[in-house]
Amino acid sequence: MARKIQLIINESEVTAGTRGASLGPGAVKVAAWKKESDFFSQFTNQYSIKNNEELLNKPPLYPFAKRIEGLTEVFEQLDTIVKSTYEKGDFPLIIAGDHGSAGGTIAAIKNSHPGKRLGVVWIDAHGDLHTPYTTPSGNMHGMPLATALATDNLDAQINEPKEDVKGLWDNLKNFGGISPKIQPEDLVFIAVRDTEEPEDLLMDKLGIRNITVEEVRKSGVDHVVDEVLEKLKDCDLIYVSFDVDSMDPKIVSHGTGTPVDNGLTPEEAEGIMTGLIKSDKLCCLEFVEINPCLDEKKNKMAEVAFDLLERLVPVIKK
Ligand SMILES: [Mn+2]
Repeated sequence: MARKIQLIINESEVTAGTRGASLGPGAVKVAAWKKESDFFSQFTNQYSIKNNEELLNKPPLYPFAKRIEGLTEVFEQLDTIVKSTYEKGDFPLIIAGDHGSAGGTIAAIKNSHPGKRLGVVWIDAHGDLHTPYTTPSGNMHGMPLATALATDNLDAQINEPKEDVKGLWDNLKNFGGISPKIQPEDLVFIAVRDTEEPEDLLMDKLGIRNITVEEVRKSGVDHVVDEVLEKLKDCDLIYVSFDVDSMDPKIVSHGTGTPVDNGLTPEEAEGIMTGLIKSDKLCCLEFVEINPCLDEKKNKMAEVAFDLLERLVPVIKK
């Protein structure tokens, strides 16, 4: 079935730990321009979400859920945009700033398809499973999957968030009235290799499958794709969230908020995503966390991300 793509550029970085990810989508367009590519001309009607500068210019109000009020707005905007994309029968391709917004992407997909079972493939160096009760930093780009799973992870609680934060957090977990949005058995990690104790505890408790970089290398990309699709065989829809920090910073660059050594090669990432895109169940692909301000190789991370997009988009359209 041929897919028609709706490009969504989400410049929000309200939940990042370091600023600069809002410039990621623009850096990818710079990479396209450098190659004299007409890639972006195929998307005639781009949807956009602006970064909330006003909020970022003030210190955060809530130490255990920094700028959660801004994230709530991003959830609302994504809900409207993603819903209207599906209403047109189009496929949302998202290039976003920090990963916190992906909880909003999952919410929007689920709220658009309330009767469908949604699977999530999270290609990332991190588990992104923190909650305001367990976070050491308060940075909400480490919490998107906890909003989707609607967990507080109180078994690993280290913080005492105030009542107003609890209310805002509960709103995110229940966003749109469906909670949780996904089941733990319908979530697969790929390349996760930097987690903290509360996340490890939750991964163990929920039995979340993490396909490590070593496993990808040992068993091969095709085998990984087969395993993921087999694990998600009872899901109706599959969303793929690609955090560029899943890739190896020594091979690519450190142009991302929280780089971690020993990641995937761009070729491995491409192979995995190509295989997943070929499934009819794929309903959304998202790229996040490109940060050109942190890139020691000028704009290398965005250039690698662009090369991937350039090769993956024709597969999506098929
Ligand atoms: Mn992430």
